[in-house]
Amino acid sequence: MAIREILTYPDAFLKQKSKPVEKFDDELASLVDDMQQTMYAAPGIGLAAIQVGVPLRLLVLDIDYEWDNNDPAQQINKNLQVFVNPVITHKEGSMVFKEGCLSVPEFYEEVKRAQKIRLEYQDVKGLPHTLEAEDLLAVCLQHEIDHLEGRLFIDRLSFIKAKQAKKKLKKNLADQR
Ligand code: QAP
Ligand code: CO
Repeated sequence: MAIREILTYPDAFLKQKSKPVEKFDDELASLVDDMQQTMYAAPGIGLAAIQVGVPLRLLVLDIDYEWDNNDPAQQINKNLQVFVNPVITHKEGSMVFKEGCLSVPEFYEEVKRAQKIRLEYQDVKGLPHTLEAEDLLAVCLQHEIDHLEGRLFIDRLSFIKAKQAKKKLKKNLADQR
């Protein structure tokens, strides 16, 4: 079990398209284990494999855990969901949500996405499932599935907002040095 390094914008690796998972073996199980540990430690609510440098169609999320106020690194009532090779088969409605991303630190902006989706995916053992998701779960899945296509949420902003975002992010980076 290990916490992996999260790649951040403008790392070009994040722009590549991830490949389908074909082997449901121990290596996959241990990648999933590292990903969930990395996500909870961040802390975040969703993480795609490409964000830890592995270009596979795989993501983990947990949208409703609680924090232990005495220890922010400790989560209670965890409800981890693992999605392998997810495909959105239906989208409905629309909603706006202020999103963030572990690969785009300290930047949050409103993004419009479908409010309800239907999804086909496999679990970590390779068994097929379908899921209907709405609101935050639907938003989070669409955000993470975008990562599998090499797309970040800042790529979905209006031209002017995307420009402001990239300027701010580059300034944050420069300030770190
Ligand atoms: C994706 O994002 C998401 O900037 C998951 O400094 C987010 O977990 C989907 C995070 C919102 C839908 C709505 C971001 C942590 C976590 C930061 C995350 C930061 C620390 C982002
Ligand atoms: Co993200």
